[in-house]
Amino acid sequence: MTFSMTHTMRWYGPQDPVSLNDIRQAGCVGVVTALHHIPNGEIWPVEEIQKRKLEIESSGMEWLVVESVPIHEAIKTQSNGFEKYIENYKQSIRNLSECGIYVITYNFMPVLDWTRTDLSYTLPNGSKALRFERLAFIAFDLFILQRVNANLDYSVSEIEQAKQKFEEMSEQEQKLLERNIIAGLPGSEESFTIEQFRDILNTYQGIDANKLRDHLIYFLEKIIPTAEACGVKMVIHPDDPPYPILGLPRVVSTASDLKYLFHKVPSLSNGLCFCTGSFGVRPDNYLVEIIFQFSERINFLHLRSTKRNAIGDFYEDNHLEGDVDMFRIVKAIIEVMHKRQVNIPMRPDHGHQMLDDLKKHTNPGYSAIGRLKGLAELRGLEMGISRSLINSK
Ligand code: DNO
Repeated sequence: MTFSMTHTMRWYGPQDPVSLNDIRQAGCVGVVTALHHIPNGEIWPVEEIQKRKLEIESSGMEWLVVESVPIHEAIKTQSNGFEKYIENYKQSIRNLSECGIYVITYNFMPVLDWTRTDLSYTLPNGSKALRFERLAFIAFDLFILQRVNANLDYSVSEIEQAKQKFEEMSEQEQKLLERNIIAGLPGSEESFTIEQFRDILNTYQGIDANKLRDHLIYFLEKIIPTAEACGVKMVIHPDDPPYPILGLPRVVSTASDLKYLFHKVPSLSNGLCFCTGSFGVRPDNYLVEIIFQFSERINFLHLRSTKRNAIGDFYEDNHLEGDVDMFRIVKAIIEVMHKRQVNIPMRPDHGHQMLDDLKKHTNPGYSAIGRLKGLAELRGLEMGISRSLINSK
């Protein structure tokens, strides 16, 4: 018996410029999606889940993974109404399982989901990638957001350079930088004005990493028994980028963060969405080791690569290039799938905006052709490794 990754793509629902049929033609058997129209914190009703599921099935694919059922901010800060939001979350888990959907992705990043400073970084071949430029980010923090005490987080020389960078930017570029960071990237479900953003950052006063971690464990202790009873695997997505930003704590960035979570809540329903692009930004994250260390818990895969430099910038590279050693990763995943006797759903995470898509309006990172290319390369890599492993036995 051979096992292989189940190939999927993210679909943002009926509004997505990339259709279900496009995804099917790219070679996917399933999609990963969410009920984006339901406000954070509310219960996902069975009828709504069922409706979306049928829509997907009528295109010849399955709804294999939910990405994401977002965690209401009140749960992260344990403020007003958080117990109610946890109860709602449990009900959404039950409702999803009733509809036959058993893998749920979420993250526990305060305020912001994934963060980039540049959504159209032009590569030498003319295609466009997503990028995080440290100095631009510092410029946002110090001179746009003007966060109190932000200067304590950076070196004197970084502050100097960020100031220069900011002064060289046009007003339009400054506005764009602000929007890229706080107006919400696809899937993040939240969008802020600068004033709202300042207010929400304040709700984290007094919440350090230990406290946030306690809140995450509290949440897991409440929801995981429900997930387990329903046969659902909750899979946490790592922080992106995988370190604290804007004075906010982050607690899902490294192997030791994961070890703690799984030690505190050992049920196998407490699982991981293994995202190579997020973990891969830190040179001290050894991705292949993470796969083997948490092999029992990986129930969803995001495969992409980033290329970082010494000063903390990174951009999203071709799926088989950059700092992520995709060959070793896919090989490790194949070994894990055989050991566990399961197929694990994967999606090519993000892709470059390229070819015809350069002329279209696309969701940053989620254009059709770049992801199709990533998927095609990853499928080829997987097949080559699988066949050579079988033939060498
Ligand atoms: C970005 C995505 C994230 C991810 C969430 C999971 O492209 O990987 O938005 O969906 O962090 O909750």
